[in-house]
Amino acid sequence: MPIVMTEKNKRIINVLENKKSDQVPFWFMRQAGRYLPEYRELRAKAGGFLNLVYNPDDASEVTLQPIRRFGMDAAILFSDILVIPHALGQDLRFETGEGPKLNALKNVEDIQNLNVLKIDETLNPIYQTVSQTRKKLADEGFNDTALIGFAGSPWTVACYMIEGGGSKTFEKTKKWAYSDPKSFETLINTLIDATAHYLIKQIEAGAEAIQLFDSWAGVLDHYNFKRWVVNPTAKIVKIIKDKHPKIPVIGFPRDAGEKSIEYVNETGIQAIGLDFSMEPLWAKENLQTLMPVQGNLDPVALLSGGDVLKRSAIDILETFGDEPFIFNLGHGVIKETPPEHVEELCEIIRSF
Ligand code: 1CP
Repeated sequence: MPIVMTEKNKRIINVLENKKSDQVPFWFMRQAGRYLPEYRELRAKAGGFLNLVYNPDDASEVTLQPIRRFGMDAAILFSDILVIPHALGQDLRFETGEGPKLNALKNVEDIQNLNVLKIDETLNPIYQTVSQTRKKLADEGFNDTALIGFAGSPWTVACYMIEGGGSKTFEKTKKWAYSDPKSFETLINTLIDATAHYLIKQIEAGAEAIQLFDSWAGVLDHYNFKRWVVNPTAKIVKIIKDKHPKIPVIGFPRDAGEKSIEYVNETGIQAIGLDFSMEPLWAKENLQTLMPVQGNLDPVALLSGGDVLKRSAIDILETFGDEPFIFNLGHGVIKETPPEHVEELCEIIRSF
């Protein structure tokens, strides 16, 4: 069957199946976005970030922009982790120059008002983006490029829902989780249901792998990491796998440090994304022996370019390159990054 032939060519999928690759495959978190002039142009025309996200023509276009320029081995759906709170009924705004703003959840009643049953009314355009992107990738000859779908993990999404936006420490959320875990758990359970449903719909629309972003996994102590990061992630992975056993899931528990070992062993994921604070040799010995790893160039090395970029990238390639490995950044591309530096990095990886 032609589809099987195509899958074989997708290096990232091979690596996620724990196979070695002739070349190290790569993609970059936030590879679509504000560092690209073609993105800024489309965003201005669309009149805002959410307009882009909920317009399948525009969102599939943005998803493809970095692929056309740089030819990464994977495209990642252009969307945001905060569409889940939005679809559950929470007010969400993105103001230019500021981060996201939500009307913060304050009590149990606010949690009970979230409605899982209606999320597809908001999320349907995103499923269309996934299927349109698959079609455009094929039409434009990117037959070896995999399409990654994604969502935020319940803990990280809950952080934004309770703080009402970004934060450095997420103390309000932690205080709620630590002092009233029963009611906090009702929010996490709602997010588990919504997220698993959302990801299954992305898979059914054509996503070939999934990444779960747990950007704020690192703010929790050990007990709460297990309860609010590991356990909910395991539940989501199980619900996905029951329906789609072959779809690989990449977990990204940012700043989890040595707790990553427990995360790898207990969540059922197929690969782990490493943030840039993770020491490569430690990760090679303690994590890459268990499953494929992805990462972990400091985005500031990419922003800087030149020798720093070269040295840092080669160091990572030499450490991880002999075993199943996907090159990525340790966090998202910074918006001031010159696109030429991204081109340079692609060359470094390809010629390794
Ligand atoms: O144009 C703009 O002004 C919006 C900037 C922007 C973009 C391009 C936001 C707002 N989100 C996105 C896209 C996005 N977000 C993607 C698209 C695919 C790609 O990687 O190319 C993805 C995967 C995300 C995921 C996301 N959103 C995360 C997890 C990863 C991470 O960065 O840690 C988080 C925490 C968010 C929330 C969010 N959305 C946008 C911003 C600026 C933020 C961070 C807010 C904060 O905490 O300060």
